[in-house]
Amino acid sequence: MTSLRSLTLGAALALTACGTSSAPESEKSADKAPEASGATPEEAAAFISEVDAGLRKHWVESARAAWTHYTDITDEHAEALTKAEEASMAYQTEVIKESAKFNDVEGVDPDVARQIKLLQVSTSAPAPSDADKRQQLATIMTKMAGDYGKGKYCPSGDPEGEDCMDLGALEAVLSKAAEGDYDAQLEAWKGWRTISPPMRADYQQFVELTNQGAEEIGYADVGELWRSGYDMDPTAFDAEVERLWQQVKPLYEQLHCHVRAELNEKYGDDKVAADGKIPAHLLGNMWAQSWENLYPMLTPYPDEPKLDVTKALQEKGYDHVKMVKTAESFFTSLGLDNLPETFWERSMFLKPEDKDVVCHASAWDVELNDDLRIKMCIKIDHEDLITIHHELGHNYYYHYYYTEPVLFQSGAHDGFHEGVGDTLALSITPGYLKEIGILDSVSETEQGLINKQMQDALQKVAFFPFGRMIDKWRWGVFSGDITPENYNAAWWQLREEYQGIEAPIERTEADFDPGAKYHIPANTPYMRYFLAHILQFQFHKSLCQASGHEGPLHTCSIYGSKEAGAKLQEMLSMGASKPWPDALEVVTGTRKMDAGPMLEYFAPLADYLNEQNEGRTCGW
Ligand code: X8Z
Ligand code: ZN
Repeated sequence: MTSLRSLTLGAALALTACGTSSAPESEKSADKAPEASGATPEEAAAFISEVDAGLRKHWVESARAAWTHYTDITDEHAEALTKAEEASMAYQTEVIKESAKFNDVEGVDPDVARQIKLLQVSTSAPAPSDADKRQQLATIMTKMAGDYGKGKYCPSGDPEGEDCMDLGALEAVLSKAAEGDYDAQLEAWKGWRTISPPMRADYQQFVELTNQGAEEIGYADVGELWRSGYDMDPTAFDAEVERLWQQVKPLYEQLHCHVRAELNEKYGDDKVAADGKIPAHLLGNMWAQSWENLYPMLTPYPDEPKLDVTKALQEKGYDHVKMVKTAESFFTSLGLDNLPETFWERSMFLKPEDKDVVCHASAWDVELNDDLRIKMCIKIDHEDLITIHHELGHNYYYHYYYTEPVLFQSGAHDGFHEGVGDTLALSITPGYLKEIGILDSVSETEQGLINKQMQDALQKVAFFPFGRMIDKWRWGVFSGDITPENYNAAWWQLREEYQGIEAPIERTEADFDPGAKYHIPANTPYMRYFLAHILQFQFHKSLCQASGHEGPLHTCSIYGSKEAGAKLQEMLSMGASKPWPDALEVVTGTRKMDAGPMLEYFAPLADYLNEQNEGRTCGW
């Protein structure tokens, strides 16, 4: 989760994180103010100060209930969470509506004016003011998130059967993709998608109810509300995302082309066509959003020393605490503070044996007072080492802005929040891993670097079209362009168009494959991750410059650089208090998002891919 606000539950906001939502200079939002409301700047300031206190109270109560429920899913906890959410949503809808009367008041203090704008985009699930409908909405949202968390595939059909597998067990099957067991992967892929058809009706109702809520606060639909959180007109934001996607698309197509050719060779024409879409279950990940697990079969130069961080972590006896301590040490090496003692006491690092929990990783500040926590089911592997850095990035943002007004306690925009930990993780170079004793030997050769680039690209470059399509789907659903009769077909159309992958078996409208991805039932907006994947390379490049790095970007690690840390800290402390271009400028000196640094980082791999793809027909 992220800020609750965007995270899961509707109204609550800023306390958990898989992201936060943010700030608009947008002209949109609740600007249905009556002409000349007669309100004064003093009234605006008094209003926002009351709202600050009101939101804190509601968000903390929601976050406490959410933490309790998602670390122990029970009917009783669900009920408590639904109640807290209902109250929070009621309050939020009311104050958002009320805030409209200050939209056109002249002479309002700029910080107050900004908080009013932020308030108007502060929910990702706006509730209708009708009490029954609001209750229905809160109930559905808790239910969908809990259903996902409890989801299991039971081949025998008996939900209590010995054979039941949770997401972790099914992902473990897919993570062995490089071994090439087509049928085992298909079974795991299909199996997880049995959890989501029951969510379909709930999701449809969720869309209707939140759209009503969005209209009440002045938006055409929920998608427009989400797109209004970026300090620009929502239509301009749409164009901005498309511009960035066009920048990264050619590199993705090269990667796709090479991966498809290798899979074609491994599985044969009848399973993976040489010129078609790739079956979605063969990419080593439940959603085909990251392909890193294929690295063992795609290693460009297999004779170089192995880049097997998972094996090294396991052989060196890393446990969950040591993994988290390692990530914390990266942040402190930059001169940032230690995590508070309470972090270690209150976090959930492991999946409990005897309880249902939401394992999807998240970072929290439950009490909004530096009460930092993460909630994860940590595995000892490379993927989770990176995810821990990701989560601590959220925590460090919380840490450096928790003294701000609550509406400023967000990322500059939500992509910033998602990009902080990832930025540090880009500095987990082979050299760094050797320095801290995880790897014993690393290759410093050109060939070794290409190996590392391939591993990175399978994570990062493969992600872009996925990050692009998820909310393309949701925006279509919220606007009505995608209707319930078309939910699944439209999903696969976008998967095919953007990712060049396809369902391995027939899908119909009896399926609800979007529901098998956490962020749909949890209602976490997803464009943030696409943006974060762009921004993290911009941050990385600028922090590398600050650290005095010389040489190509892909060889840089900012580990230990106090200069880089100081810049980062300055940006974190700003929270959402200023429009995001200001925050971007603090670190990078530019005010525009740009995929240039990402392309610069991957330049050596792009050459390698172009060579490999010579004579192949790319595209799908
Ligand atoms: O959801 C997350 C984080 C929590 S905010 C673990 N991520 C996205 C995902 O898993 O789909 C990080 C990368 C993309
Ligand atoms: Zn996150």
